[in-house]
Amino acid sequence: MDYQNIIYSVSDGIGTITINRPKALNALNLATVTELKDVVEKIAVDPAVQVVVITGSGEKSFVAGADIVEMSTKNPTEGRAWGMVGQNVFTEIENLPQPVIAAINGFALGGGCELSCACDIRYASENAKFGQPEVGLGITPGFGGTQRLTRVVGRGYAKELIYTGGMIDAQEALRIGLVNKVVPQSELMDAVMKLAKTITKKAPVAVQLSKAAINRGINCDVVTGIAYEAEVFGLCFSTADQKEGMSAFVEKRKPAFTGK
Ligand code: CO8
Repeated sequence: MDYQNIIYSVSDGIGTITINRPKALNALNLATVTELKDVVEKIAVDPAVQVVVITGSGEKSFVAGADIVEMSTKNPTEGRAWGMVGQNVFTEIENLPQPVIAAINGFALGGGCELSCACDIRYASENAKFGQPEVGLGITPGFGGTQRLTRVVGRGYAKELIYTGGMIDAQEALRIGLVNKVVPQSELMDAVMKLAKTITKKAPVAVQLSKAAINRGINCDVVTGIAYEAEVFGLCFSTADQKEGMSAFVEKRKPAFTGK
């Protein structure tokens, strides 16, 4: 598939997806979400990609939500279908085996905030703004916002953001745990790439199984989650990278992981 609304590149094990509709502040229309789905499904089976970064084109916006113009004429059936299209892609992002980092370079509103919440880790630039403005448009969040935002920041902050439709700045997002780090915009991609590179140096299977265990645990009781952790922990001992990691420690050298 040729991409018109996203840019995708891979370098040193890091796959970077840039949502690229700057004239519409990178709003998500059907064409963009379709391309996003295509690239995410390719990444899911690409062993060359160890970490994924998602960002927005330009200096103003990460993603300013679903495309309101495109959405404005939908009937209830079409609205539900559109919600499910977005939900499915964001769930695919959340379930990617590789860790996904959101580099939030500006507005992360509605579907943009929801996209960031489907990522594993969020770094923001100082100019970033977050919000779920949907109730001001007469709709609820529809790409997972009522569920994932609540799990990220807790129900009190999620409900305040969703009921008021208000925006918060990057420092407030940091305070409530919506983002892990805030940096000047000119330093955002360097900070994100440094984080991504650190992850690529670790044993890939162990990183991916850690992600699977955390994600599984969020959606189940602790007894089930702990049992799953024991399974993935045991599985690690079948990998060459476990042998390499522990031998390297004993031999006082850096490990050379192969992802096997
Ligand atoms: N959709 C379509 N176009 C958009 C969007 C959007 N979400 N956001 C911005 N644009 C366009 C503007 O229309 C404008 O286009 P043009 O130049 O042709 O007039 C261009 O981007 C630049 O925007 P502004 O001139 O408005 O820029 P400002 O700096 O003045 O304002 C804001 C920036 C505050 C971000 C403002 O653009 C804004 O409020 N945008 C809308 C934000 C919003 O409400 N997002 C939530 C959308 S709803 C949603 O995401 C729900 C997701 C789940 C859907 C489930 C369906 C069932």
